[in-house]
Amino acid sequence: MGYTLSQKIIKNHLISGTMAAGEEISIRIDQTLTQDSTGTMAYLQFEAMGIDKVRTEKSVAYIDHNTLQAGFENADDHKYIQTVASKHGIFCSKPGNGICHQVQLERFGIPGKTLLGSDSHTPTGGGIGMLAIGAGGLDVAVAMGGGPYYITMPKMMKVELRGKLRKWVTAKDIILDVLRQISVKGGVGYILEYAGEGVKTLSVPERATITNMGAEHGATTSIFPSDEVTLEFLKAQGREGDWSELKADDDAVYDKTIVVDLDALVPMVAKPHSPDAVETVDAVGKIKVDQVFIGSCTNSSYTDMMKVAKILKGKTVHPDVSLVIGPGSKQVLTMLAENGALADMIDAGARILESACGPCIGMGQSPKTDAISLRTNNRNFYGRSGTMSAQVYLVSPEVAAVSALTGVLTNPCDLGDTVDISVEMPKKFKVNDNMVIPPAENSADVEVVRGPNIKPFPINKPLAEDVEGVSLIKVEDNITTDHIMPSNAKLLPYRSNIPYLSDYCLAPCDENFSKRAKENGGGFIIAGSNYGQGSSREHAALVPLYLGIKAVIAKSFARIHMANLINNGIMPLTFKNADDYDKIDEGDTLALDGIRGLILNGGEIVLKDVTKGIEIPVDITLSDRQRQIMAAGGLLNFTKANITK
Ligand code: MIC
Ligand code: SF4
Repeated sequence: MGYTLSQKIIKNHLISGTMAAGEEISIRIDQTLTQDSTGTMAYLQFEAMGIDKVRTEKSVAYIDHNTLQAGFENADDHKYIQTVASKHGIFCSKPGNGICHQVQLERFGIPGKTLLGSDSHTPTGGGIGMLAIGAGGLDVAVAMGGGPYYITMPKMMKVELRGKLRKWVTAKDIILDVLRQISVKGGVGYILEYAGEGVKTLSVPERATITNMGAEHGATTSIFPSDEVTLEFLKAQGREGDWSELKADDDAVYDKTIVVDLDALVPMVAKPHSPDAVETVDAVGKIKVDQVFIGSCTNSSYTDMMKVAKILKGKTVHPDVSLVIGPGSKQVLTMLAENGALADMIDAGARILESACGPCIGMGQSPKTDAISLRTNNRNFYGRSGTMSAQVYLVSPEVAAVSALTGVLTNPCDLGDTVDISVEMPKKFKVNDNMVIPPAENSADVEVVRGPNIKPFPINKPLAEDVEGVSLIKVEDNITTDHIMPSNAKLLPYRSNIPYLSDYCLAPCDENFSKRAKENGGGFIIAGSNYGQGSSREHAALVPLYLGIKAVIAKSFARIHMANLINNGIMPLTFKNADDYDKIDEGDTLALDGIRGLILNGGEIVLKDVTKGIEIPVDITLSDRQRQIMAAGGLLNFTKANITK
């Protein structure tokens, strides 16, 4: 029996375990990336491990999320990251150089290698055949220290691409169709491998749009083969030496197959507030638009931007629309500036942003009250734009640009052949890595600068024999990490300050949650299915830890968040019978007797609802290693005791 593409990469990197789906395996990590909003914590944790130099082939610290500098906080974080990176053998991509995933793809990603990133959209690297996985900061810190990365061996899903996209239909529509088919939970436990005749018709940036947004269906990662198209891309980046061919064996076996007929696709849109609320643009109709944002790590490549420039050239943005464009990297922005496309955008009335995450994570450009905002990014979770009443629709750059001109959601196919949007992939990209600072040769020369915004992070205590507390909140299905630990221009500057952030934990669900947690000295969270979907932010576990949360009892969990809870010693318990969710109310006193022994040795776990006098069977899925981590009170305690200096 042959191997799938990702099974081959896993096999080449396997450290422990057997490659049977559902088993815990550990793999060697070749490259890591961090970004600033998860990076400060990851580097504080790395420092706490006491390792001098990273032990990866390449580690890059990007500064791309917190680039608005409305006070000293972000600039302090930037300085800390640049100095701590320099001291420990890590390259630092300075603010302005671009969004981590775009730059990693352009400059550092290598087919067949493993990449672990403290950002959920790390799978962008799958666009060039990397096994690129998003994780919490602590997992990335351990990987930087040379420690293995542990995952549950995923099942394999083949996405067969048939035919060829028609004009005005894009890679964004492919991934939106996948989300329509499998939902925001459908990828959990899988790697999605793209295959079929349609693959060769897609450029690397198109492939990267698809693997990037794979984060939204919850998969461990998504990947394309590395072929001639990949070679041409790497050649144009001056990196042909990094190329190797990679594909699945003909007799590879998949657990599931889905099909996307590229010829039949039409422009799509994901409606508020979920990336899987997908409909065709025509079905949603010509709704009036207030804001359009074109950018983010999903759709900010050179080719995306050139198409947008061609649509805008010689036209004017509709008077009622604010059009904002953020090219993905310095490379993209420089090329647009040199070939005149930037002038076409500015002339049409676009507001140009620096190459950074920007509006995608609510760092500026929050829309007006009740606004309709069309965005090319990957997430439209409630409140993420910074305006709670805004309605964010996810679309392709083509739909976005055309709608910015008409002022209403517009199917670009209506333009037919009146606009030429053909863009050649450059034979040579503009390569200048002058904003990537190499690490110091002599780390003793580097002083790590810590501003007053850098506060210590919470570390759990070993798990107690018995645990008791109050059910502090009961939330529904698909709660995102943007609910658990919101991010916007007011909060993101405090990513290194857990006590400050703690006041806002779960605020979009209930603004009194944090107060209640503090009054009760911690307790439990009760949740529906897919709890913690979305971002990799470890803050969604660190802040609950700070608030004294002992366990989250849910119908099911999203992968990265569940790992973050375990890493911080918070128990992710699941209801054995999903209906038992209905039996617990907010305010009930809950108890887990003898839980330490049960976690360490296994056995039936019973959650007592002391208030109601009932017993509820619950479960926890842990490997032997995770049992030890949980008992130790988290991965840091566990690693400190185990890692070799
Ligand atoms: C996101 O897109 O949600 C983020 C912001 O990039 C996060 C990371 C973070 O919260 O800092 C992610 O995707 O992991
Ligand atoms: Fe940045 Fe948005 Fe991409 Fe997250 S999804 S890395 S915030 S651009």
